Amino acid sequence: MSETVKLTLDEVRALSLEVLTNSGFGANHAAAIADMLTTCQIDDCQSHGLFRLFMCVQTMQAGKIDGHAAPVVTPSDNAIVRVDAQGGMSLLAFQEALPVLIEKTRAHGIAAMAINRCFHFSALWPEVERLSAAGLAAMAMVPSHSWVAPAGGTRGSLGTNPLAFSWPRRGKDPFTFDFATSAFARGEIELYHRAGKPLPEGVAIDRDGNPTTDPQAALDGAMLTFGGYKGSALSIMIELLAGPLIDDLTSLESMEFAAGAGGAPYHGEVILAFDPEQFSGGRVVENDARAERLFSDIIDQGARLPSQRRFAARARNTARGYVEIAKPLHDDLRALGKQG
Ligand code: NDP
Ligand code: PYC
Repeated sequence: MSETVKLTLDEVRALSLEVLTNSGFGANHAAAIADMLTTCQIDDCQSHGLFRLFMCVQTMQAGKIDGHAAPVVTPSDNAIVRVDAQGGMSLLAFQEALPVLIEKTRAHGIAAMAINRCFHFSALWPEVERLSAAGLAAMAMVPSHSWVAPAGGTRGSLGTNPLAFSWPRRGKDPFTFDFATSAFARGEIELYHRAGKPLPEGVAIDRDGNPTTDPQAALDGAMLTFGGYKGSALSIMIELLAGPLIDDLTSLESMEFAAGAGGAPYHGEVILAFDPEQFSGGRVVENDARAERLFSDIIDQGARLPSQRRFAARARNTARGYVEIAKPLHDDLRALGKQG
């Protein structure tokens, strides 16, 4: 980052709330979104921190989201928690259904939350880490818009489709990963575009299907999956599990729904939770020790666990009480906050 601005956590939250309420989000949604952005910014997740305020405002300006939607959790006797976001942003729906998911996971050993009819802009790790903080292992996945070409293809069919996983560890930060199944998240390409930097090779193709490192050509063309056909297959799995399985839209359908309007994609989300107590037949302590042996074996050879950069940023930013963001981003967000 070139020139930066220091913001306290209260300032990050206040700036978020100002932009969100001025653009038309009701108090509950604005608070849930501001919490998510602050959580991401503390961990130096730049692509899904304050930068995502632009996407939130564009979503409101596109006119399809309900900024005051009240999510509805449907009661059930089985291990599925269904929550209808009623055309609002996903975060309030997740928040309201989370206690039911935890309760059902403890009762059944495994349970799933299906969020329907939500706009979705956010990182998934804060959600799976709410579950690992409750002693459960968890996975989350969502489609997005069809910006990503399948392996061997030339045009967008798939979303950037993130997959997140978190595993609870006693007295330690959890083992968590969270990544787009595209080589780069869309937000990352947008940040390269803002910074005027070329992309690495292998991230995108232009409108004519030729490899490109130009962020604008990538945004106009198609993104590529990570790991070739392997990432492509994972991405298709996410389309299916968080789309047709739960009676919600694929990334292709989300793109059609938007009909050219900007902002966050509109679709569903799936979160799966596992109770180690029930799965390991009461042998959690012994099995946790075996998991720890694996983590040590990875770290001992100089490799790092995913999320270590994030946890280090969290510790540093929490101790010093501020985060740093690029000055041009701060200038643009303050201007956005002033718009009615
Ligand atoms: P990154 O490529 O930045 O990171 C992916 C994961 O890999 C992180 O857990 C990261 O940990 C870890 N990692 C990175 N480098 C290493 C390494 N050398 N060794 C071990 N682990 C490593 O993620 P993306 O850019 O793909 O995604 C960023 C965010 O965008 C995610 O939070 C995702 O949920 C979000 N997103 C949301 C979408 C939506 O539709 N809502 C769509 C697409 C993405 P660390 O953070 O510590 O570096
Ligand atoms: O970064 O790919 C992305 C993304 C899509 C929706 C929200 N973030």
